Amino acid sequence: MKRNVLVWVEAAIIAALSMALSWIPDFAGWFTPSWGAIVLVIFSLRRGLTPGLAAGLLWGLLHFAVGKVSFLSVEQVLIEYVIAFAVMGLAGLLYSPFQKALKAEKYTSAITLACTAAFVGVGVRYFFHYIAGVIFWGKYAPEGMSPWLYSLTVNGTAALGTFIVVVIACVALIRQKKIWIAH
Ligand code: 218
Repeated sequence: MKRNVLVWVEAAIIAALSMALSWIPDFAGWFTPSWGAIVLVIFSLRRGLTPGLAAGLLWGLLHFAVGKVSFLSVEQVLIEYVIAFAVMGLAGLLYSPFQKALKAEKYTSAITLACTAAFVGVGVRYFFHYIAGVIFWGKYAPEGMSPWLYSLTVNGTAALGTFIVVVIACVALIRQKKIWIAH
């Protein structure tokens, strides 16, 4: 397969796999970690920024195809299912130093860079959910709780849980070079 085509086929498979992982039982409502972020961050470090952004965007759009969109308004849906999912690909900003570290078998540096990538991708995504939470979901806050604190509690917990599962997966898989280095 032409290299370019291969990258896009991989992006589509990654988006589908990330989507599939959202059927892992949701044990804590909006607090539940986003398992698909594991696959998306790894892919962004394997293929770089543009493929990462594209796979994230596609994952977001797949929510419409499978009917897993929580709709409050058009603006909310654009922020939470188009922008928030696409920006997870920003993890790919760390692609070059990560690839260099891994190819040199500098595993400590590679893990540090992967954690930074996870922090960027997951952090920027949940920043958008946080903003959407304040503007659109504030009305669901418990009596007497401000929308700011409500959104920070919900999205901060989900972001932290997601970051932790991505980091655990990266550490567990770091020596599996075939996952990280494309040919
Ligand atoms: C306070 C609050 N509650 C719910 C949402 C909606 N939200 C949160 C996280 C992730 C996603 C995308 C689908 O998994 C959504 C829609 C929010 N932003 N804030």
